Amino acid sequence: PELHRIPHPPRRVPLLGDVLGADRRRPLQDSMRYGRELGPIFRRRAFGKEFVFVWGAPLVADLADESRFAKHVGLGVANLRPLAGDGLFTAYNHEPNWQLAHDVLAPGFSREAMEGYHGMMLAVAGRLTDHWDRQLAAGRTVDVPGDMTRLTLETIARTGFGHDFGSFERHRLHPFVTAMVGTLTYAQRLNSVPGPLAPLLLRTAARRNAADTAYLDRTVDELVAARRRSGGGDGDLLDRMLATAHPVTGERLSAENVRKQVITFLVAGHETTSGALSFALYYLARHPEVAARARAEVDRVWGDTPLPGYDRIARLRYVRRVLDESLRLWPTAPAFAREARQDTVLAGEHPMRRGAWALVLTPLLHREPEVWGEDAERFDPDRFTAAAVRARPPHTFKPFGTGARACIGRQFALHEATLVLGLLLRRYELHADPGYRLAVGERLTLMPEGLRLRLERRQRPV
Ligand code: MNH
Repeated sequence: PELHRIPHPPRRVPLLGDVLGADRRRPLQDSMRYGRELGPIFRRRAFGKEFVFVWGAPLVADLADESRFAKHVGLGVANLRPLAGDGLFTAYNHEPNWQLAHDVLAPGFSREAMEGYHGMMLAVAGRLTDHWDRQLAAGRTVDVPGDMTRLTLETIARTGFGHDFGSFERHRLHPFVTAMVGTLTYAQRLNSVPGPLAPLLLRTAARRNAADTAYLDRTVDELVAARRRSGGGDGDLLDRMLATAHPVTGERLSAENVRKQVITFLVAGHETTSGALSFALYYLARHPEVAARARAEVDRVWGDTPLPGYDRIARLRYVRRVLDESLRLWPTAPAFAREARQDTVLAGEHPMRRGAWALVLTPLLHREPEVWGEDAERFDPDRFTAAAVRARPPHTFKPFGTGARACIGRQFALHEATLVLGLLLRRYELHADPGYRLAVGERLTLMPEGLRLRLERRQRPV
């Protein structure tokens, strides 16, 4: 955008720009602080470059216009290219593998496909409740982010790839998770140093990152090799990647691209859902009246059915609102970038050259007082009643991004998370440690750090 009209922080240090004083471990929350001070569009300087941030609702709605704007692969997403290459999430719009993989994999997220995953999702959730029952019996509290990560990693690995990481049989997180968190954290850190100096300033971290990347590649290569040896699964995502030809062109994904897609789906398919579930459990524990309402709904809709069928999940309307409201306050993939397809004027005010881009700060968009009211910081699932949703302008709730490059796994994540919250609410009362203060950790994605809950088995559980 034409920059001179866009507010920026007062202190302008040459070269370092606005980086001094920034919280490097929490860059998103740092930008949120700037945004609250500087308004709906602002810029920050770093290392001689200017970055534009946007969160005002009319500006974001304009950026969502697919005829003039598209996804921009920049900052954190671009830093993941060495790991995820031209996989679906990190592909440039012009790369042919995006459309090819999108068309080949989209049927893996259809309603029929989701119905097929449902039984496996239930089975993995059963592993979680077995684990939580054991913790409860031993008088221990539960590690929410750790266990939600175990759950969502197993779910995507089994439904998508027929693979079992054995997450619940390990005391520590699987090395796949440790390596993944390492690469996400490194990709985030790369934004806080001048590109050319990264090899020097982050030497140790870079070496660590190379080892993490090699480990992830190796894990994926072994998984793919095992599938090739076994000669095919049950038509899951991996089968689609390996064997399905494009319906029109007949083209297939190359072996190198399959590797990138498997890494992409194993990471994107669990990390953000794990955070979303963790924040939802945080809010449920902090709002007993909300938990009671949600629990009453589960009892009403599921009755005593030990294993609710596929159709029973979407009927948990209030539980789903709890999830939406958690994703409003802490959208676990908290930003997405949009670039101008041609010279244009953003919201009739800010001229942008073709290729110029801006970063949308979703957590601030989701707290915009003009849209959500003066009490926007308050947790209230009733903001997502059908009537309330209809009354809001479009493009004001964007936890899954926007347009052609929006999240392909949205229904998968919502089905899995609603199912799990339903099972947990039905089985346990959740108690937060009164001394716990929400600390939001960042590794490109968001996670409530250090959250533990004390469980109590309900009197009339199934
Ligand atoms: Mn998901 C893209 C958020 C769950 C696979 N996802 C995106 C984007 C957001 C997002 C935001 C767009 C990013 C951008 O514009 O740069 N995703 C989420 C959230 C959850 C989530 C908040 C859970 C909650 N995502 C999932 C799951 C899967 C998945 C589950 C897979 C099973 N997401 C993807 C892929 C893309 C994506 C793949 C890239 C799609 C594309 O560009 O075509």
